[in-house]
Amino acid sequence: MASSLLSLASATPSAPLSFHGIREGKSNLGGINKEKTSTFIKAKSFGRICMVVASNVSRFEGITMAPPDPILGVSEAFKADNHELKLNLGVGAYRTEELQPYVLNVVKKADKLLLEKGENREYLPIEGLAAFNKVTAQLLFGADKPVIKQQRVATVQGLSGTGSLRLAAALIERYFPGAKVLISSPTWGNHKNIFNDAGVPWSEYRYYDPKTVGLDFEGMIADIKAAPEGSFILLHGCAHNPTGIDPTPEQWEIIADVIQEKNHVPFFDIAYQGFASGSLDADAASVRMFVARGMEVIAAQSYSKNLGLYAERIGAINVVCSSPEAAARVKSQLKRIARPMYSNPPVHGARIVANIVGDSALFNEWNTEMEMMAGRIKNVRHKLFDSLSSKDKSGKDWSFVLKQIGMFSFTGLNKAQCDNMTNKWHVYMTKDGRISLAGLSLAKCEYLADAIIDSYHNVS
Ligand code: KET
Repeated sequence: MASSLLSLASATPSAPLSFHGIREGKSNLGGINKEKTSTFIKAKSFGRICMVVASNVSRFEGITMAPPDPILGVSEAFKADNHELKLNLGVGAYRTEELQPYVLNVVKKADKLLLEKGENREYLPIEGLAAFNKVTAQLLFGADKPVIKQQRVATVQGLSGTGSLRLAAALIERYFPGAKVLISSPTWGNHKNIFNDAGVPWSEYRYYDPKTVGLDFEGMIADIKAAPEGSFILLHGCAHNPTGIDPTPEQWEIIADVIQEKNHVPFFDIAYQGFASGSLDADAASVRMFVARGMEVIAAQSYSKNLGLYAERIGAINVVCSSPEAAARVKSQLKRIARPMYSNPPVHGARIVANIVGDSALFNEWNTEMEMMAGRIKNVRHKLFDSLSSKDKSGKDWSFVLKQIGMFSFTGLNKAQCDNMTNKWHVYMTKDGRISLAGLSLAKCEYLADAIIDSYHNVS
């Protein structure tokens, strides 16, 4: 336990205890020098009274070491490895064929324009940059859609996808106390942390079927049906992380039917718009279908992947309401939640997005670059499948690699097999068996196939 001591030590202005003496434990202050750890004491003189406050440094001794983050911790481990063949397939971050980080040309152009304009660095309003909020909602829901024209969306700029999800979680905690969020099993590792930290109860619905290496659609529907009425159903808008398995358009319709029947609220996490298919519109189809049904929807967006703005922390939370008045009220409450959390969001990424989407030449260029990035990942997917199929003589069906979409492939490797991938082959990946194909080059596919085949067949 930390100790503190207030001593009215002297009636004279000059402090009787030298700071040095106290640190050495030479003072006679009620046994604090008996503490095992050294004791740090601050002496302050307030006129004639000398006040001595002692605080024990062991105050933080009881704090245990947190485990490394299951995703971002992989990059730290990768950096510490000096092996020449090492490969980082942990975090979902796009790399070039040379495995270098990629800044989109269109982002460089927007950056240059912003520099030329020399805009100020004043605080943004709590809800973020108005021009950004306008275009981000249009990109997601469709600029010509009634929901936009009727101003039924409350949009607030967030600290990328994560921060936007966190705002929505806080809104749920505050306005729907006790309501549950249902998340897919498995899901992106941070979802559980976000709801835990916001104090929102959650449970899982079935999603991945290891037997078929596909969607457990019946299980998913049964679990959504069984959830208490009015639950929030967290859905990945496209390119499900970590499985890379999305429902078909017909399955999405059935999911929407069940959610509607049960008065649940669909809560989309859409962090890969444009990255799954290369088309912003196609990847937003699931969200738009729910909105077209007249449903109230929550949707958290991220520009980390599709614009490569990872470190700019730019995204948004959108709440589709049934009236513009409700949207205005929801927005006011989101601002109220944001203000004590981080006050207002950063401006740079918001300006980049607003400038790119607001300029048709830049917007077209972005789409071309996004297609290129999505295309590179698809090429790598095919090469990996070909390498696995030609090298592995066991007859195992590796076609799931081709069926999955987005940045990731869910290999089905268990934890021991993942450990083998890292310890023996220097392939860094998350322990759930996910590999980021965005971090893989065509040149490394054969090596990766060797590592996967060895881990799959020789480690149980
Ligand atoms: N949702 C999903 C599904 C997601 O995969 C990520 C990031 C995010 C939200 C948040 O991204 P942000 O940068 O806050 O906009 N996923 C990758 C990075 C991470 O874990 O933070 C990943 O899965 O590797």
